[in-house]
Amino acid sequence: MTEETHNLSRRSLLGGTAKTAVFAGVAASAVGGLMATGSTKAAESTNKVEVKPGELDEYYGFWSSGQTGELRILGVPSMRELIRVPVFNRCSATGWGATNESLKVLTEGLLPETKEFLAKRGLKTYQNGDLHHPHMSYTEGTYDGRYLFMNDKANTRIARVRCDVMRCDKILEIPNASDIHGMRPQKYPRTGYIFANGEHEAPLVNDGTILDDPKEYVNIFTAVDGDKMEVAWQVIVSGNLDNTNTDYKGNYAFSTSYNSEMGVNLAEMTANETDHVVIFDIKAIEAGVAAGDYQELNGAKVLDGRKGKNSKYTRYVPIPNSPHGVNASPDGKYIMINGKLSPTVSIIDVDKVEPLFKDNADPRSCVVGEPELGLGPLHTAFDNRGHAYTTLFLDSQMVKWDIEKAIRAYKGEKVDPIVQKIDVAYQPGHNSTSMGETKDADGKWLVSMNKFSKDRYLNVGPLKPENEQLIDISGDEMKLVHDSPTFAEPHDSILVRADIVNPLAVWKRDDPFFADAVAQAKADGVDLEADSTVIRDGNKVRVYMTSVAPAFGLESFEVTEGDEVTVYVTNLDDVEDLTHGFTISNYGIAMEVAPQATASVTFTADRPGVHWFYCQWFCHALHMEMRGRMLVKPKSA
Ligand code: K7E
Ligand code: CUA
Repeated sequence: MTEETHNLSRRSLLGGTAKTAVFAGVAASAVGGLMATGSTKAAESTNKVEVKPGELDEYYGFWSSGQTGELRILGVPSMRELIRVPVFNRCSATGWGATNESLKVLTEGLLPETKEFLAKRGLKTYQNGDLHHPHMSYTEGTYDGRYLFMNDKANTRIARVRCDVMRCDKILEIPNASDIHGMRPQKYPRTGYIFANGEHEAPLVNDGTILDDPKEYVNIFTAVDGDKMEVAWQVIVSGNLDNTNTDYKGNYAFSTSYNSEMGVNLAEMTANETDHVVIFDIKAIEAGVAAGDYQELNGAKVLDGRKGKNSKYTRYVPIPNSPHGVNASPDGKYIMINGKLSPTVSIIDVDKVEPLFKDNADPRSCVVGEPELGLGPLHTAFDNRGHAYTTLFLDSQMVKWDIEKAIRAYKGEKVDPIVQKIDVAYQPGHNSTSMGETKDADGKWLVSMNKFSKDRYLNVGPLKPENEQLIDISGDEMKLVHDSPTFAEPHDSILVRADIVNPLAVWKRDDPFFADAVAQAKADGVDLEADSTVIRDGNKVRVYMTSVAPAFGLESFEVTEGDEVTVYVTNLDDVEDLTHGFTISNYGIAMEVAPQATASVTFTADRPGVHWFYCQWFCHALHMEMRGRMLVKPKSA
């Protein structure tokens, strides 16, 4: 296909219909399939696709789960789901949200007014979350295997997962902002900051004083200190914020705004042909904080980066209608802004950003390319050979394109940057390539995370799984090699080389995760690794027991109706994979205790009678016998 016909067909498709197509949702169908690469001899794939039984994967895939609220770990290229790490959700298996250890993580970072609000509803923490963006910590532009960070759009939080034990250790509710969506760690020199976009507009002090007065609404960009998990600073912006990303030098962050209009309904939000990307000058903001150029609000230092104020901290680059994803090329040169309602991706040259701040250069002067790729570009991923891969939501396609050619075409040269398009099934959102969000992008695998599976699997009723497709990109042509269904609703993922991630096989006894339990035992004169005993402290009862397959350290314990009971279980097995559980029947209590861990749960013994506690993790031939009785004596008796 020549460049002219290609552009023509795109234009005629777009001629005023882009918006119609978007509003018609997924009715817009895929156009075109595989496009000729032009070359006669294509380099063949070098990837080994099949992972045989017993073989290990080359990559860890860290997957979001959207409204399920957990983090998922997959093996790539097998696409086998390895485990689920509960984060913002409640988990029946592990007791996340019920154990004291998890409740500490889930509650300590909440704002005081949130705690009060939840307490009125009889809750200690939120029960749901909407986790979109999992990203690993960086050192000098590549993954360092320390932490994973992720956002909660539903309840305005950021969480951190420790990669040594794959457990969430911090959750921070972000003050002042509303509904954290885009989130990325600082890539250089290290993480460092976690940048987080508040997506939805709200009054800066959102206490009911201002209600239906949208001109008083603002949006907030937040930098969290990823080591301390505290807010470092915030910037008020004009327009809303969607996705964000950072450069590879630690200088700038870039956030898209699809609602520069600050509209509150669909017509208002999509009124303008042009929205923008906000560029944040990190060093200028740090200098502003040091100079005291901020207001303090809910404990956060809030700077003003709004548009009309000629802020030192921000620049607003006009971008065609409603941009969405922001992606940094692994060579550190470019930031791709994905057009969504515009069929284009805008290429920002990172080296051309400084003049925007220093010389007040025309904001558009940093845009060095704007290829028309197809309908509904949402996110872009990269290989290590100068190619970008963009998801086309409306076209239901993945488009592979040549970055340098797109830049040359923008300068007027007659070159077509599009290398190949393949159909995906169906309507892709995010995509990700192996190591593609780091300077070590290796150009082997591409995952297309599709929002609809439709006919690809056995019909399971009106609610269907999403569909994720694995594409081999090691050769000259993209090759679709695998489909896999996933439950609601992975947005984003990262593919991390397996040698970077080295979790422990069993817990270390001095792990901070259960340090409170260790301290309480010490205060009670109990040796967690040897003793099984009951300590009475008024109406507080602390039950300590060991667990060694197939027995708990206590065959029974007795409490009185109304007692506040805390049960501490320490798993003394140090055999890899020998996890025990602790469930009390008809008390709604269950928790997991992995090898060498201590877990604890607190409840009121307000149901008299005999209640068996049992191990719910099949651990031994005598697992069924791994149980004991909790005897709850009626108060009057
Ligand atoms: Cu495109 Cu929340 Cu990253 Cu979904 S966002 S697709
Ligand atoms: Cu211990 Cu089953």
